[in-house]
Amino acid sequence: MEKSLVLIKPDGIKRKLVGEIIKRYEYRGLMIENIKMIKPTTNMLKQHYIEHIDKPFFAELVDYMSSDFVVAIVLSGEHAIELVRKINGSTNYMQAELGSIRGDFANSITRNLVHGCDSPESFKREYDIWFG
Ligand code: RTP
Ligand code: MG
Repeated sequence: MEKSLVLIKPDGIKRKLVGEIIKRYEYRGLMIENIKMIKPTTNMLKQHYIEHIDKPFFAELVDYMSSDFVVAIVLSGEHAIELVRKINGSTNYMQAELGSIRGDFANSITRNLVHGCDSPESFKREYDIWFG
């Protein structure tokens, strides 16, 4: 059994898509292990997005993510990490497959509704940031 860390970003909450998004993970068999709402600090986001710290979109991303509450979720299940990323869809909403969360609802690269961790190592790192 694997665990994945998901964030529903501020646009997901504002657009009242929290239920719709969580439903999609549950319908694919993933189990909610932990869930909370949190308004992230800039520091938390700098740690969370450390791999992107030198990218041109970093400042905009941190500004946006610190602007309001997010929902942080731990999901568990077989292949949870890969499955969550499939359900989320490609980062760029124009390339995201129809039927994925981003493919069905996103209309911006920055405001793309959800985050999913990309490896067991990033799960551990991100778990400490959001639930530690
Ligand atoms: P995520 O981490 O959000 O689950 O998605 P990902 O792995 O597919 O995306 P990643 O490359 O890790 O990027 C993290 C987040 O940064 C924003 N982004 N903006 N303006 C841009 O070109 C750009 N590229 C990425 C997105 O919010 C993305 O989810
Ligand atoms: Mg990523």
